[in-house]
Amino acid sequence: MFTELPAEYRPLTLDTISDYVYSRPELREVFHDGEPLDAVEVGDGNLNYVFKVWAKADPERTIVFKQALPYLRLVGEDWPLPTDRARIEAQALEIEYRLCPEHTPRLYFFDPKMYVIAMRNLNHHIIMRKGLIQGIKYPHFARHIGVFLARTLGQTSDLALDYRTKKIEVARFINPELCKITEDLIFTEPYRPTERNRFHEQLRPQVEALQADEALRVEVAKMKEKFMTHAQALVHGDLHTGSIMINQEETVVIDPEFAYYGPMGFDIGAVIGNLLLNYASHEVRTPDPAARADFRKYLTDTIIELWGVFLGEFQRVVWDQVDPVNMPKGYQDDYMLRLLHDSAGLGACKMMRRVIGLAGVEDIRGIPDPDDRAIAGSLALNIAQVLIMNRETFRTIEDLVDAATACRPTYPWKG
Ligand code: SR1
Ligand code: MG
Repeated sequence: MFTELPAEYRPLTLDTISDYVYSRPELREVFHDGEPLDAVEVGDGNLNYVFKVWAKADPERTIVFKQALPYLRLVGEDWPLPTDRARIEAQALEIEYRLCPEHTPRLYFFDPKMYVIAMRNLNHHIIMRKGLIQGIKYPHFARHIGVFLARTLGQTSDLALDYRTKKIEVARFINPELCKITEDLIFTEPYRPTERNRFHEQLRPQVEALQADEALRVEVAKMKEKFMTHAQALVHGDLHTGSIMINQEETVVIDPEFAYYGPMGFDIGAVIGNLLLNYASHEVRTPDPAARADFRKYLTDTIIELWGVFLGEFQRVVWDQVDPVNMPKGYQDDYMLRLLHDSAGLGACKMMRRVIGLAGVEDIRGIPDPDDRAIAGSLALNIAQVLIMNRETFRTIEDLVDAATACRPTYPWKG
């Protein structure tokens, strides 16, 4: 179905990884030839195997290896997937590193025979989703991600690239199979009964009402069309809080294997939507009302701040560089307002799929008690529905946040 694997391709294992490391000249600056290494397989995502390798003599000398297998890890060999996604990820990382090295892992190499990429091991960071579930605040995140979004989106768009480079880049990042996953799992399956949906049984009435809501399906169809046709910028394509490694000082965006030329709002909305999924989860994860309000205020302040930083950085790296005759202030303002609307609508779709569809998020699906889980899921669905249906009324990010924070769970049902 996809391009044949090179004859040299072998899935890496804990038994073979040391020899693989010794065979790579790019790693001589990190590991001495033949020195004893330790390794562990850590992939907890849906798609790949990931190995962390470090020198026994000095665990700070460490590298991460990510290998694309010819199928989806979550499902197995029954769901084939092109290994070319590793090439896409490596090339996207190169661009993101050039535009925003502060928030992108350094790439050591991409091996086109083994479909392996070798990167900086972020061993002093945690996956942001896990931190937010524990109620940890990251005071610099809004600024970091606002800058990352403005540079990687603005500077890969037609607003910044010359006419030829843009088209060549669109072609280089054609990523049909991974886009198809998104089209199916985010924009199609949650809105109809399918075997792959995995929502909690308690939420069935809410999910069935949502699936029966034609006005909602009209708006989702518009978002799907935007995802499939609007080649606006090189988007990360899967920028949820599981794709962000973080600590109190640093924010690093990983895993751009879903990268393609798509709508900027898909990345911005992914960040906002995932912060709101976490917001919904604290309805039950943080029972103390004062602590809950405090953490939620951190989350909504973060959304407001990241949008403000995004606007400021976008002004600096894009609008201040364009010809104001062809792109007058009124056009620029309208462009940014349309981005806000796209972010609300696309982010809402990303929220709904995490409650209804195949691939959930730990924030909500990790809540042990089924009734509590349904309360959080119900709130997430209500927020998402309000965001997508009302998006074109939003004039500011505060309007979006106000709409989200006015929502309540509708589970348990009141008859
Ligand atoms: C079947 S793959 C499910 C999801 O995992 C990835 O992280 C993407 O979000 C994809 O939709
Ligand atoms: Mg991923």
